[in-house]
Amino acid sequence: MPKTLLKHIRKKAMPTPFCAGCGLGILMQAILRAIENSGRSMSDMVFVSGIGCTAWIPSPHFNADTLHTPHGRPVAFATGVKLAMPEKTVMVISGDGDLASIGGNHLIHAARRDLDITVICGNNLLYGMTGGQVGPTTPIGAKTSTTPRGNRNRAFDLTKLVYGAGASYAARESVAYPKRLTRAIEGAIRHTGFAFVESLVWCPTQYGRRNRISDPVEMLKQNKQVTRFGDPGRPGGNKIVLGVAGQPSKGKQK
Ligand SMILES: Cc1ncc(C[n+]2csc(CCOP(=O)(O)OP(=O)(O)O)c2C)c(N)n1
Ligand code: SF4
Ligand SMILES: [Mg+2]
Repeated sequence: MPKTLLKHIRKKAMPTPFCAGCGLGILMQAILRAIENSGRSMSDMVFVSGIGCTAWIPSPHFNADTLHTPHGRPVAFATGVKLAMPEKTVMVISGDGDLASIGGNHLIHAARRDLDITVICGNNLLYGMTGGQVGPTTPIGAKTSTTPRGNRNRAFDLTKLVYGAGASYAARESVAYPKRLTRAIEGAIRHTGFAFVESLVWCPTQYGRRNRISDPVEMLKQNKQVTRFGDPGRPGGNKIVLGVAGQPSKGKQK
């Protein structure tokens, strides 16, 4: 973590609980940089997270007002915070299981209402913290602790799901591209309306080792096999589609 960002971190909370090689440290840094780039201070922000590895990013680490809420409920808490304190920039940081599985209804309905909050989803393709169980973002064929012979179900395209539900800003980036990820998060913070950023994050401990992806470097290489939303002539195929799926047409920049 660069010294300029360390002032935002509670010293007592370090080192982070993340496994060696986990991508969540990069996401944490991208969020802090994006907040600085958007001209916000930590006292302008309220962070809300659920339960899971990703949810540990703001609480206990950020030197700011943070709410660590029950699994699946951060968007509901964030809705209350925003209604009570509309002057605050309210940011949810949570995992794919938290936001798209148990919390899926809160997510789509907040998007439908185009509520003015920012939601950052660390998508590591499964339930990381609880032992690597299958989730609604797990790719077909992927091995998890509950699908040892391979997942038989399709995964949500989370960014498209949230955009389809009515969010006026929805983007997917990866920790493999920290600068692009930071810009997408900055855009979400500046956006007025529901802003969703799905950040692909590799989980070497639960996903990598079960799927014979030898190490975090190999996971990084796979995350770089990308194409972009709206990139003509480059269909996704097996590649990961990154970029802003929904342009901020309804909402305004602030
Ligand atoms: C109501 C409730 N159900 C289940 C759990 C157990 N639980 C905690 S975190 C988690 C899944 C975490 O997965 P995700 O949100 O993707 O976060 P990750 O650890 O992968 O970042 C589950 C099932 C819980 N704490 N509370
Ligand atoms: S279990 Fe996975 S997501 Fe959680 S800290 Fe370890 S590597 Fe990261
Ligand atoms: Mg997860």
